[in-house]
Amino acid sequence: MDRKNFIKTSVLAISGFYFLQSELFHAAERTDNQRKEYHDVPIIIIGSGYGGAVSALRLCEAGKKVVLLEMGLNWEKAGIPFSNLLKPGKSSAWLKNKSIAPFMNIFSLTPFTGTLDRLDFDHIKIWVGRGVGGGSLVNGGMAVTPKESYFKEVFPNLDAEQFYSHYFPLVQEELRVNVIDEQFLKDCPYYKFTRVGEDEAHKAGFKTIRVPNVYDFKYMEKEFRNEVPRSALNTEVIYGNNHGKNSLDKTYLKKALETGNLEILDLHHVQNINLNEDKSYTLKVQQTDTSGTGIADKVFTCKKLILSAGTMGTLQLLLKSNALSNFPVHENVGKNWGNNGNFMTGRNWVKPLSGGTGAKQSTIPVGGIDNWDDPEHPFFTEIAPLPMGMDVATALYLLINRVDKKGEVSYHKASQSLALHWDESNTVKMRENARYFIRKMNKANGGTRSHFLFNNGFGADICYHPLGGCVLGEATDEYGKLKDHENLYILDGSLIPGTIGVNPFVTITAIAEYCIENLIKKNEFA
Ligand code: FAE
Repeated sequence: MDRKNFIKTSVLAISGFYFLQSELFHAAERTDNQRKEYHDVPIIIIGSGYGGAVSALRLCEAGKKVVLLEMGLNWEKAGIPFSNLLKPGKSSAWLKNKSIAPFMNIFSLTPFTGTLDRLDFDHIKIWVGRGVGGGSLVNGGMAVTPKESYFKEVFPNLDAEQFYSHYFPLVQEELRVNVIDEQFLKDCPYYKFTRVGEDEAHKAGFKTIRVPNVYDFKYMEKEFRNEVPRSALNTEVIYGNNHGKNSLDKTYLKKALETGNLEILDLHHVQNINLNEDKSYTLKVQQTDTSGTGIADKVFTCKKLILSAGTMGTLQLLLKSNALSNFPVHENVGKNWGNNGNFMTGRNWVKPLSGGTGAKQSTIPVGGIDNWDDPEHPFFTEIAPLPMGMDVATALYLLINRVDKKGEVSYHKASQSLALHWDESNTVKMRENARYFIRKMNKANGGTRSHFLFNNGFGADICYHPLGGCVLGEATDEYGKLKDHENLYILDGSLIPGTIGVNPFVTITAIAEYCIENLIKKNEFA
């Protein structure tokens, strides 16, 4: 028997016994006309967002061979352009027949494995990125380092000094964080919404800050001068950017691929994980086409497994595998989940007599209002763009608050889906802060609470930053190894306990750098 056949037989021999009853067994029997493949690899990473990309690069640099499984599409390889906000197309939604932006979903779609997905729960909707690059494909690129005092409060056991002197500067460099030129901001008609937003905030007595971004602002200046194709100035962002944005496929993942040690398999959806007797893992994986139809069932075994499927993806895999095949999960898995205090709101009738917030808007936010140190109403808010192709005299804000009451995630076996224990009681203080903010802004500047965008002016159910559920040091050890496991590591947003006070990807990346560096040092992947 050659090695491949031996592995294949062993996989079946070890696992058959675990999951005679499982989906995998039935799928293998059922799908005679589909290809079936068996692979044995040393290290698998699930998910190509921030945590997955950092892990891939550092392991590959250390000479390790890594296979990365990503359920979304490799857009660069596919050569399909991203769509913009005004003309949603293939990239605009994950297998939906209607667009799924936070508002104005009037566009019909043919289901396609697009970049943006929305997970709907009873009291909250969570948007996530899909594709090689994960959330970096769809996000606004705001690269914000958390306040040191809050970082210390959230992670009392981490050495903050080491993070602020080493890990945060490191990820800012790797992610190519830069800042808009003040003169360009002052002159560019596409940033009227920011100038108006900052002006109004000052009149209302708030402090504003400049927000760094991974979008290349030198590129944007060229866009404005019509020297290069437009992207941020052509309403591209949450369905992907064709130019300008330094998403992970251009940074960490590109470097990792250049080592020759990384293989990325896109459109590979991990369905279930099993723990084998020898403490290795067996993954049931479905390869799909771009319509979401399964084209091959695959079984992967690996000695070392890194889960970087994003907060909701990682929780789904762990809790589902636990429910379906008794996969061991520690009691802290699912606990300490939060929406990072996300609370959307807006104002209508903003400067209606002087061109409002501008008909032309860049999609890349560069301004923020920092009210974090106010003991009664601590919040940070992004002055967000609303590029609708015409002036709607509307200001949009994504508030980030503390999360006083955390939620919990579990798995509902009957409906075979995640259950999120989160309702209006979790967002009471966030709503109070939003009300205070809008009232103060309107009093100083005029305008009304935005009934045009949200029910009653408040979008309490909009979440871009799900965090927690596999919290560092609670569900995992100090470097992300899942408790009760010897070869499974969690490296993504689920390590952060529900809140970080600012947009989270800089922190997710820095924590991943910290964990993987120490895991490699400890010879975990030897
Ligand atoms: P993430 O980037 O979500 O990557 C997880 C990957 O795993 C995805 O590619 C999934 O397709 C893949 N995956 C999941 N399940 C499976 C499975 N079963 N099999 C195979 N693959 C799987 O994880 N944050 C900021 O800091 N600044 C911003 O300006 C900002 N704007 C945002 C705007 C939008 C519209 C959205 C949705 C998010 C925004 N975020 C922003 C949040 C940020 O993108 C998010 O926190 C990170 O992407 C999370 O990183 P992770 O590594 O946890």
